[in-house]
Amino acid sequence: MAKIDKVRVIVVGDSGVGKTCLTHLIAHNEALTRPGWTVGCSVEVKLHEYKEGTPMQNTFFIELWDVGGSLSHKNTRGVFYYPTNGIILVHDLTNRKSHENLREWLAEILNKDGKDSMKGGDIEFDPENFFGSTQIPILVIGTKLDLLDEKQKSKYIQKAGGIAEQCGAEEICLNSLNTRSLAAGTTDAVKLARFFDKVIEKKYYSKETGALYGDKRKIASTIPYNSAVYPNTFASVTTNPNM
Ligand SMILES: Nc1nc2c(ncn2[C@@H]2O[C@H](COP(=O)(O)OP(=O)(O)O)[C@@H](O)[C@H]2O)c(=O)[nH]1
Ligand SMILES: [Mg+2]
Repeated sequence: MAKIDKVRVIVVGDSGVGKTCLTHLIAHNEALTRPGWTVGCSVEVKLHEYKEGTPMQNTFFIELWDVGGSLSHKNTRGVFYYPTNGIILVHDLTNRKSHENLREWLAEILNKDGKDSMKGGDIEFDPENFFGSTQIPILVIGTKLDLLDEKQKSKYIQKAGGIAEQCGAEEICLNSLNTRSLAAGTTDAVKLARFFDKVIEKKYYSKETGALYGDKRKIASTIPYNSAVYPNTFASVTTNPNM
């Protein structure tokens, strides 16, 4: 059997925002009604079809590293961050603080990844330096959408300037306890698949030619990257003048 290459996606956010439920939903397509307390870190694995339905289709493992969010683990969880191929930032839509804290989570990961994007321990948030130097694909997920009323939902959606916008990332708002939230064909499932494609592309494919690095399977290496099919494969970094 051909070897299946893998990427590591780090899932972070405050304790209780729903990371364990979310990773379970992504990996198994089913809701986890009673998540246990995550001690240290737990890893779920998902098979993903890269660029499904195109001639470049290829199978990869996505490792979802659900990192325990409690403060007592702060000094030890850096070991989980290397290598980081992609980051899912999770916040609870009913808890604004959990959204604000995503910057700190991101800073923690990027720092531990060996990139010197923070100075003197302060969280100096210059999006261009911060994201431009690392270029790790990021996805922002807001959970517990079911607990918001219509007014709160539209208020959240209209509010600009969140962390997703600052790092040019896609954002998904969902109810992780509902199996249909990421059902095939939905907008959110497409966003998620596109994010995984981006993570894989960054690690395994040449930006110029679309060829697979270290290709043992001789798949895709002769097919040029088609930006018309996947126009959003490389997220651009946007800067926010209001920061
Ligand atoms: N209503 C609702 N509850 C959720 C959702 N996601 C997670 N929860 C609940 O939030 C609590 C914390 O979830 P958990 O996945 O353990 O959070 P973690 O600490 O980030 O891993 C649990 O009681 C979940 O049932 C959601 O989308 N909607
Ligand atoms: Mg957990």
